[in-house]
Amino acid sequence: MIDKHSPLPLYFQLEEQIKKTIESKELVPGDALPSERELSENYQISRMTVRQAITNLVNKGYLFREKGKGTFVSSQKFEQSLQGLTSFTEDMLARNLKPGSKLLHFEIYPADEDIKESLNLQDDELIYKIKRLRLANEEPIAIETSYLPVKLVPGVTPDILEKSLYKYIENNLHLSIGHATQTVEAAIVNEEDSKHLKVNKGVPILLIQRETYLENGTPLEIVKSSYRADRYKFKIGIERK
Ligand code: 16G
Repeated sequence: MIDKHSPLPLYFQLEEQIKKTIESKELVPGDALPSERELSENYQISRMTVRQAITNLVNKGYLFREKGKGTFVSSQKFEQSLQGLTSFTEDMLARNLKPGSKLLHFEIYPADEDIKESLNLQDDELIYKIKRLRLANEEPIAIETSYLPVKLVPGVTPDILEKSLYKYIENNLHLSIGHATQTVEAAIVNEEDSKHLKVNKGVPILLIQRETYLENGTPLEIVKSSYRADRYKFKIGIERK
């Protein structure tokens, strides 16, 4: 209920009410929100206040607007821990989702300067450039571009890449993946990726760059991934020592 005598702003109270109906699954992803007029009549508050609450929930990712159609409940974001060096396949299976991969680009060529330096390669060493669309229950989630040395990871085929690369590295090549460094930053999706990810042009994405090493310290891969910011959020545990 909305309490007009509460010191909490009315738009904030309405936001909380709408969030509760989403959390209790009274409204589920894809459901339409009642119209501004209905909400303003039901809660006896002005349409301007209703609009403010809805705009805030759109900005926070709980709702999305479709021109001429109305406002709808968004899918909940996947929450991904930044601790633990896991693969996309493992991340999806841990959530009981079906992992998927669509190979967009696969190439073997001599490493250029910056990649050569990051992967600690000698002159003319060959690398794979792999671009994959990653899916969860057939829904596009991320685009990953990876670079790996062919000598270290021989025999990679499109077939392997439609499944799990890490599984192949560990189970077939018997290499031990040790640690990685990773950065996360905000970016804007480019036109090509927006089509694959099925998002509008120019929306924000989370750009993740990972450098992974084997247990013995040998550089294994450089990966640049664009995750849908409307579907993904990252979580990290922190400690005050
Ligand atoms: C994750 C990794 C990526 C790795 C891939 C292997 C991030 C940002 N990236 O997506 O570095 O190559 O998993 O996945 O987490 P796969 O074993 O399912 O092919």
